[in-house]
Parts: sequence; structure tokens; C-alpha cells
Amino acid sequence: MRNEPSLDTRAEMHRLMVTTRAIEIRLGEMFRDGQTRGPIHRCDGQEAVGVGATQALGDEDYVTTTHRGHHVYVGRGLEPRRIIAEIFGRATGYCGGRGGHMLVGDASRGMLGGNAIVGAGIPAATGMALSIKVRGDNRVAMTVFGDGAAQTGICHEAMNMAGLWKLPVVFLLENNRYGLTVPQSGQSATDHLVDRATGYGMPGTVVDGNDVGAVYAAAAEAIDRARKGEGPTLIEARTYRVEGFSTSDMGGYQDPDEVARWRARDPIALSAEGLRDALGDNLLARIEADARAAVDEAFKQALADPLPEFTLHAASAPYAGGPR
Ligand SMILES: Cc1ncc(C[n+]2csc(CCOP(=O)(O)OP(=O)(O)O)c2C)c(N)n1
Ligand SMILES: [Mg+2]
Repeated sequence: MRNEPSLDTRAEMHRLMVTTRAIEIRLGEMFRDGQTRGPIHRCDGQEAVGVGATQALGDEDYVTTTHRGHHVYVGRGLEPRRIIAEIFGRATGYCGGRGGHMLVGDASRGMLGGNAIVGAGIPAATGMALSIKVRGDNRVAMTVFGDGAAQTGICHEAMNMAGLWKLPVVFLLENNRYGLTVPQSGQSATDHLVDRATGYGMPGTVVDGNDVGAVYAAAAEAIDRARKGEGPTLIEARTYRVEGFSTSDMGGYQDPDEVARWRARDPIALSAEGLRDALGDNLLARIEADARAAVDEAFKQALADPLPEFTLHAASAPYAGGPR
């Protein structure tokens, strides 16, 4: 297949998926122990989408993601310690501890942020693509967004503009079959969201979102097209949300058989199967163990990091010391 990842890239993507999963599992445990604040949107089972897509980008490219973006952050090469520090509001976090888990950004890596506003990353990346085109840069912008976000008006406007002006943007639709508690069938008249690409004059392709190599290859091809000035592409990566919408989800609305079927197609297990012959069991186990140990260490450091210092603006001085 064209643009197929090399063995090195596949091994690296495996490491990044295991890293992401270890972060998600630990966050789930800490939520159960009452050690987190606010909801956390886990991406277990969807790691191949964020990691495969971002690993195909060049160092100078841009990416935006959603409220469920830990796989995109890790895939883009952000440090687990600083991601975790941001989630726990520490001064060492990517946004100084003021953004939180949905809003991690690092401009130095072209990571233009997650977003708590559903769909908002789509026009942000499209705008970056317009600026790339106007400035004559050789960069590409990518936006990873959900099936729920695909139903917003701004998604239509951004795709229409991108198709019309042949902007260097890749629309990576992470179709995990649910928007909050609403299944795909309750969100849109078509089950084939990729068909919309035709209406915007861009190619559309469907890919197995649990196959990291397939996501990488599809993203690499779309990135190539965009860089050559041939315009945008819509990629629909089909995957499934195996955990609840967020840590505060009461659940009970997803078919347990369907969840079990998707859990059996775990992207990390599929990636391991594909690598076992080439790497051997020992090396594969070492890559996984090292990734998990690095995440443990990252949690230890991040949780020991200081909270940000808040200085009161002069106008707030009368409130110093809290409520009276
Ligand atoms: C503009 C806007 N509308 C509604 C919400 C509430 N909301 C948060 S996430 C979500 C569902 C998003 O579904 P999808 O885009 O498929 O992402 P997923 O959670 O499946 O990753 C909704 C409706 C919001 N945050 N922003
Ligand atoms: Mg969804």
C-alpha cells in the first residue's frame, strides 16, 4: 500500500498508543478514587485514530483536536508529564495549569489545542490552512473531530470554504458512533458521513479507525495532496467509544454486545499482532513495559509539581482573603 508506515514508525505508534492507554487507565482509577476534578473524556479504544493521524504530519504542520484528545496530544509528541500536569492544574502543564484536560495546546509543536466547544477545532484548522495558503508556506493543517461535531453548521461552512479555495487541510472525522448519549442513527440521515465529501468537491475515504497503519496511510496520502496544492480531503475513521462519554457518564445506553465486539478489536492488540513477527515477543513486551513505566513516572512528577501562583489584579484587591 502507498504511504504504508515503516517498521520503525509502526513500533513508535505502538509505543504511543500504549502510552495513551496507560494515561487513560490511570485517570479512570484516579476518578474512581475521587482524585480528579471535573469530567474527563477518555479515548480508550480510539488510540489508533489520534496517533496514526498525527504521526503522518510533518514537524511544521498544525493540528486541532476535541475534548477527547489525549491520543492526539501524545501522538503529536507532547510530553506525558506536561499533559498530566495540565490535567491536574499544575504550573508545569502545557497551559500553565489553566486550561485543563480539554484544552491542551503547544504552539511549538503545531498543537493548536483541544476544544470544549463541539466543532470549534474545524474552522480553527481551516483558518490556519487559509493562512498557510496566503503566506505560501509548505505546511498542512489537520483537524480531528467527532461524528457529533460533523453535524454542526460550522463544519459545513469550513468544508465548503476549504473545497472552494483548495485549502491545505485534512478533515479527520473520528466516528466513534456516539455523540454524548446519541447513536449515529439519531444524529444524521446517512450512516456514511464520508459521502458528504462529494458535496464539497473533495475526495473522501473511509478507514478502519482501529488499524493504526491504515489511519497513518490514509492521513499521509491526504497530507501529500494538501501539500501539493490539491486541496482538502475528508477521512472517516470508523471506531467505537468503549468507555462512557466521560468519567461522569452513568452509562446504560450502549449495547453491551456491541461494546464487547469492539473491545475484541482493540487497536493496541491489533497493532501488537502486526508487529509480533517482525519484533519478537521480548522486544514488544519491553516497548510496552517501558511505555507504562514512563507514564507512571510522569504521573509521579506531575502530581508533585506546584500549582500555579495566582496574583490578584489590583481591582480585585478588596476581595483578597476570600469571602467575608
Ligand atoms: C457547541 C457545543 N454543543 C454541545 C456541547 C455539549 N457536548 C459536549 S461533547 C458532545 C458530543 C460530541 O460528540 P462527538 O463530536 O461525536 O465527540 P465524542 O464525544 O464522541 O468524541 C456534546 C453535545 C458542547 N460542548 N459544545
Ligand atoms: Mg462521537
